Amino acid sequence: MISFLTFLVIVLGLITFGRIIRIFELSAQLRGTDVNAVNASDNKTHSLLLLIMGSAFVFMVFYMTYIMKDKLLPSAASEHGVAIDTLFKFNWAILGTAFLITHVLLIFFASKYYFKKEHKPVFFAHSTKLELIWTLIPAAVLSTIIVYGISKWNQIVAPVEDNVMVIELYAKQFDWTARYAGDDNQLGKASFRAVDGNNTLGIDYTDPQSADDILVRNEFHLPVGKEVIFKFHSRDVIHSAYMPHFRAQMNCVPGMTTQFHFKPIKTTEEMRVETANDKFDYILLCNKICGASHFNMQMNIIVEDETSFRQWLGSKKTIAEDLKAAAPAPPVEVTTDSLSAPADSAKVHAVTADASKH
Ligand SMILES: [Cu+2]
Repeated sequence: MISFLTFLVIVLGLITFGRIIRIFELSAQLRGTDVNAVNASDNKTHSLLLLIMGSAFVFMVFYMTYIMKDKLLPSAASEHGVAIDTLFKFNWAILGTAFLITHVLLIFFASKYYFKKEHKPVFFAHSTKLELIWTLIPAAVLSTIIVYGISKWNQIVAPVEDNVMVIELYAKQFDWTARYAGDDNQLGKASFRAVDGNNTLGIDYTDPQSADDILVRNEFHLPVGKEVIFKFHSRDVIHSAYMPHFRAQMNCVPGMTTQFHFKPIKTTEEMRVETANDKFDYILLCNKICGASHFNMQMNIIVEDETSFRQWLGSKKTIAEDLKAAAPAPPVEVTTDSLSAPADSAKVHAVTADASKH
């Protein structure tokens, strides 16, 4: 009922507005004036309106940015993230200044020099001084941004030492699997040809380096203050591993390995205190629209101290342990008698089929 009444009020309001305009037109006709003619007083009114609306616009841009700042990501939780945030703020400072200067001038000039019949515009075809100013200043500013940005990027992606912990992030429609490289810190070989219902990452179980690898889903942990290198893979389409709080994002491309490394500097607990949100969790998201359930492709990340991390990782089974647990019971001695019995032979088949999965 309320929405119907609101709708009615809006419709009646529009009709009334239309009628009022019509009255103006008719009264102008009676007075013998042309409603479409623009006179000096109209121009003056518009110059004033432009000044008011333009100033309100510039003010609102800064005011809304200020009151909405809480909607931005919390402060960076990785070492390089701090550098990225500084770069980001540096860019915004330049953009904000350029925006303020150009818009104040634009609005002020458009308002002050509104059309007056007696005004004569000044015409000049060229000014070297002006050309130099608007070429050199933007060139210098843009060069600074680019050189600063590239030098930061080179620092961020600089090669890491050999002993840095390796974690694979494996993307497929529509979930993530993290694989820790285990004690040898080497990921075992994998190939999409080996992918099947039980081996979703296509890991080569005959590779000795696979044995101590650890697979985790839904949530993975990282030790605070330790550099971690991620190797990204995708099984099907391009996904993008996005860890916003660590200011990290990298595409996961089928058929190739991409990588990114960073050092978390704040534990989940510290971040919960900082954001005053006891439910806060770091998150890994897919940031490429990769299909119907893309929205649901995420994994929680827990950052904790080294001891808790080791404890957590220790509680997980390695691939070798998993295979052992899943391995069938030692085969029963098969006699000629048992082979001839149809029920038993079915059992033998089942055991063989199970073993062939690994
Ligand atoms: Cu995806």
